[in-house]
Amino acid sequence: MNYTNPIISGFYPDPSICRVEDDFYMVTSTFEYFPGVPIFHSKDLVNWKQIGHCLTTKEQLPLEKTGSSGGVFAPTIRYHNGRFYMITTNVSHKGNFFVWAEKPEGPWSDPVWLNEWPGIDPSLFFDDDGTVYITGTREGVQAPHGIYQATLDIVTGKLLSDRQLIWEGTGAAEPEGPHLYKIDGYYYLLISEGGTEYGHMVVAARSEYPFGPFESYEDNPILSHRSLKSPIQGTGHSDLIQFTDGSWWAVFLAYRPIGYFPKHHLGRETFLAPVQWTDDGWPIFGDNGKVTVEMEAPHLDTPQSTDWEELDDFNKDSLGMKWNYRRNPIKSNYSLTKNEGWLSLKGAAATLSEPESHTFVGRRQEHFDCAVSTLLSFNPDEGEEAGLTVYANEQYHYDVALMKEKGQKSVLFRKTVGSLCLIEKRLPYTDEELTLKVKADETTYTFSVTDSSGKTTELGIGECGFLSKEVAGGFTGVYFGLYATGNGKESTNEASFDWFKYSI
Ligand code: 6LW
Repeated sequence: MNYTNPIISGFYPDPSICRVEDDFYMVTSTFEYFPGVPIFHSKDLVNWKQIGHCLTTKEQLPLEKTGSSGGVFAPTIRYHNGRFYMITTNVSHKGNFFVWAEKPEGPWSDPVWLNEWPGIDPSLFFDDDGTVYITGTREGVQAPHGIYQATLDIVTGKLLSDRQLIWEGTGAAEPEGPHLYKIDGYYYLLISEGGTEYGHMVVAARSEYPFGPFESYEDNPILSHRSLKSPIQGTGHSDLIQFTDGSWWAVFLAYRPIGYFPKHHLGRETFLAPVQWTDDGWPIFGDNGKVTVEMEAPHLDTPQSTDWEELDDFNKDSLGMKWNYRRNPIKSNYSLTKNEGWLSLKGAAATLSEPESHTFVGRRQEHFDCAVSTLLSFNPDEGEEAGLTVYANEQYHYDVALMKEKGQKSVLFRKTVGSLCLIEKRLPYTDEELTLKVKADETTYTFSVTDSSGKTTELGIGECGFLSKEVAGGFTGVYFGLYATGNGKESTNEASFDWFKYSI
């Protein structure tokens, strides 16, 4: 049966995967978003369900004043002796650490900080003799190029050997995202090179010994779409897995740029490819290192489903797992009980354009063509604002909001593109409640508002390209967020959202 890539759409980069009998678990990176490192479960590598997050407390995930695309970089998940381990880097607070859990849905432990291990993209390998290897990138940009490794005490996090440079890579930029595997008596080292850009690739090396010397595969890369005319670009940062039928597969990141001058605004997504082995035992992803949107999975007996929950009516006592905050949330600014059945937000002093714990809760845009809407009830005081934002980062976002300024209550449509910030439309309003709506297609967001008489007014459009990685920069993707701000002072009035609809 065929499946469609990406297997997880939207901003879900740097995937890592592990297997426990016939269950598969996968994690991705989350940067400044909270909670961090979502964990997914699957039985067939194609249909994935989120079952939790690995980092749900401030102790596990300190993100104060974390810049956009700071925070949590690439994670690795592994299972050993009844425990799951998730190791990653908080580049804004104390660096590398791991957490562990007996159950994948959690609770996950407090962090074991790895103070002796610098660099990013840490990975773990549990050898048959019980030795634990930690593998990762160089420290900063001064250290010699390449992949480093040591043995680790998995209880204390202490290094049990020196940190050694084990492979320089094939000479391309940014050797990173390493994983060590033991397959058919060889230690395989798969890494990414080229950086998470259009030149991204996966390359392989192997050795009879865990610390090498590593022999580079003569026909590297084993995956790359560099200078390839394909809707899929930037393929790299992978993790290998053997399915229950013995076949091999790889999850990896890639993105889907749009337009003649291509730009990708959904962020880096999670893809899946079959892995073949050459006669002399080297892994090849897809069709000779190339992958396609439609691919075949002989073992697949359940059609690929995107069980889509369209309406979120905020009638539960907690928000669904898809909802994320930017940085550590000020808990008192969010309530699902103050106004029963509504999500109430209280504006912090910080605006959406300030790298603070602004009052924002959002979810990823997971489809090019979709529409989101929400019913907002808000009676602001002077300077208070609340609404719906299409958000890349502090410098790149489009907002439709209700606000009171100079005693006048109005609906506004604001565009922030770099240092440009323009309120393109401002409409006076008197209604208590208004429905805010954004319709998205591959290139454009269309913003509108519907009043309680049902009259809809289009407010304007925003180009998707300005929220893309190519323009806005960063490692994340677009979020649809509900927000409130006091524009420099804490709000006194709550903004209440009755429901949020995400239609595809
Ligand atoms: C990730 C690293 C990378 O840790 O980007 O470009 C970092 N490659 O592998 C963030 O995704």
